[in-house]
Amino acid sequence: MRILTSLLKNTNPKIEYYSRFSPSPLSIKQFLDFGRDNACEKTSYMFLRKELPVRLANTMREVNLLPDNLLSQPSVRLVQKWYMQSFVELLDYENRKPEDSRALNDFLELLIEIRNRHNDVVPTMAQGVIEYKEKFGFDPFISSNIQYFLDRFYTNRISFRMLINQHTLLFGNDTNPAHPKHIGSIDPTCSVAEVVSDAYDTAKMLCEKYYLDAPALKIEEFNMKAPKKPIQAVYVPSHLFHMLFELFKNSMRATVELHENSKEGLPPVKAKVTLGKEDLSIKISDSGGGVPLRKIDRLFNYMYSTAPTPSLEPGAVPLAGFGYGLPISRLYARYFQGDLKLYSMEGVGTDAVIYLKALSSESFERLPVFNKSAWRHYKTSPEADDWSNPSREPRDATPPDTNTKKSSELPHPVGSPPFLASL
Ligand code: P4A
Repeated sequence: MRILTSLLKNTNPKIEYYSRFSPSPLSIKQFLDFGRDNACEKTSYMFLRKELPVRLANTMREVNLLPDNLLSQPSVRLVQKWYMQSFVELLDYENRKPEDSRALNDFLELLIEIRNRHNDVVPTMAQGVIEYKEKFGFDPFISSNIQYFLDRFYTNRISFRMLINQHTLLFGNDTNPAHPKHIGSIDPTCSVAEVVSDAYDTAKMLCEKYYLDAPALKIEEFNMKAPKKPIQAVYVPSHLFHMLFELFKNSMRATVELHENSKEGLPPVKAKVTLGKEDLSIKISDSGGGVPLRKIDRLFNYMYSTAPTPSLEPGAVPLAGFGYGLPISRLYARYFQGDLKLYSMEGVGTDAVIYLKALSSESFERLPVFNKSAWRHYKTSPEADDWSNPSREPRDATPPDTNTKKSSELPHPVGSPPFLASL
């Protein structure tokens, strides 16, 4: 216990040491190649006993940069404690040789323990944001800090669990009986339309439970490379399912709420899966009436969409409502160099597009790195708004005093901007 409390004081030299390393991103192809030809548990152990502490330490340094008012919320403290405990436990393996088969087995069990310990990190951090909002209200500066932080923190968590899952699925004794062809959590021939249809079915069950009806699904494929072949991806099906399930819930909710009382019935939700040279894209389109552009960003905002009163009664699973679905789905897409975008036309409906890399050799993990540039994000105050606003109040038109600024902060040398000099 002494060690834990002393470690919480941000002075731990081990965290300092490991956070100086940048995480090493792996591509889906590397995960696959490693897992395929007689994967070596010792190699994986040697990699992870360094890489996992590096990824933990990078994110723990960043937690410490959060505003004190947020950092001091009990839920945030609890999450910090989990990270510290996992970090300390992993350090036990710094000096245990891979030739010691006991070390390999203990390590594998520890990874499972850590994964379980971190199961509730997302709702617990959400609780921390709720606690903050109840005490201090909504603040746009804090909100943008939280947005920046949670995007990076949850990406780190996704990557951390990806590494743990690969190791435990490849070397644990349960050899994934349901999916013998999967390499850990990766399906080398993932039929995208099948995952689309599974995610639709699951959302449909929820939707029918709440609204007693659900829109139909129409799937279409366009395979640019091989026009007649079904589109396959080398991907983590659970990640794809997570994103699609979220998008279907949103589309169904918008569709049912707009057309509930119409005689024509519910317009179908359409899915289009396409494969090009670079991108594998999946579009989910609905006629649910859409969202005005002004409100689209809010759908991805953690602080905005965190309910002030947690309506999480046991067993209650709301159909699109617990606000973290979209931002975290977008993190899954971005994690392997893809993206998730919403194109909405108010009055008509919404197109949501998931972009994935077509090539597994290009799907490298996109990982946050704790460095000076990240540090600056938390420690510099936001730029004053330099766009007009519609109010007609008199404004402070004092020009900035350029002499007191560091030259690096100036947008360009005083005098003619370079693009005017040539005119
Ligand atoms: N119209 N369109 C969408 C929503 C509305 C929509 C909506 C009212 C808003 C919030 C929400 C769920 C649906 C859609 C597809 C999407 C996202 C939003 O992928 O039709 O829950 C937070």
